[in-house]
Amino acid sequence: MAFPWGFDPFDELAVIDYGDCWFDAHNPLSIAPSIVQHARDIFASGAKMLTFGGDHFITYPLLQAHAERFGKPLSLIHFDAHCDTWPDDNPQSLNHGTMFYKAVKEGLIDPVTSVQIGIRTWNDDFMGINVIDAPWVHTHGVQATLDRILGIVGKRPTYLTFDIDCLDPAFAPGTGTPVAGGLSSAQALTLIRGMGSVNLVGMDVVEVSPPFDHSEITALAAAHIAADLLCVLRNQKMAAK
Ligand SMILES: [Mn+2]
Repeated sequence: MAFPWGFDPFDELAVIDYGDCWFDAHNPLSIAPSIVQHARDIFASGAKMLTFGGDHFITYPLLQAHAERFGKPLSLIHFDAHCDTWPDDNPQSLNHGTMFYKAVKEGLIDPVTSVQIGIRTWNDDFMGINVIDAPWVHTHGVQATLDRILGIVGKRPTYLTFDIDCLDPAFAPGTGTPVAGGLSSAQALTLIRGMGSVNLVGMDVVEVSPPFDHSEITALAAAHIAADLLCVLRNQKMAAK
């Protein structure tokens, strides 16, 4: 039984590990199209995706595939220390700091009904996306944060992306660009467990870097976040019956 849910999500959800997305590392420009096609193949089965990174760049082709499947623009719930909306007008760049600049510009996501949580790096331009920065979460608490998130996305089709560096390095040291002052795993799990009313069309957990990890602290936090997302989906499935 999963805590605090009191059920096993796998009793109701048919879940499989679909394995890795193969791509040709010697042909970098083929990577994004490979991810889009991989997602299309999974959607053809009728399944939803919970994807694990790897580099946060993967959210960009995943958003392309989800927008194709569920319609655009999608709303975005984005947990991160970084906004990843730094300008980048090079269509060939593979960059984990510019995906949401491109996603807004290309109409994949609607900034007005999207929200970033845990931000604590400076950017002059958030592309119109709502920002609940880490100090705001710490000052106002998780319930007020959750209320804002749910109010911003409403019932719209929503993609959720969780960059593990949203968590403080104390809770997630194994990542490429850690920033002090982040959320605790307790805060993050409370927020994830409160996502029941969100129309979740797709999810990912990214930027876990095992070579940088210690005692699997980061992997443990990411696994809990992913498991709780499955519990949210299980409850949504039961409510829809
Ligand atoms: Mn980040």
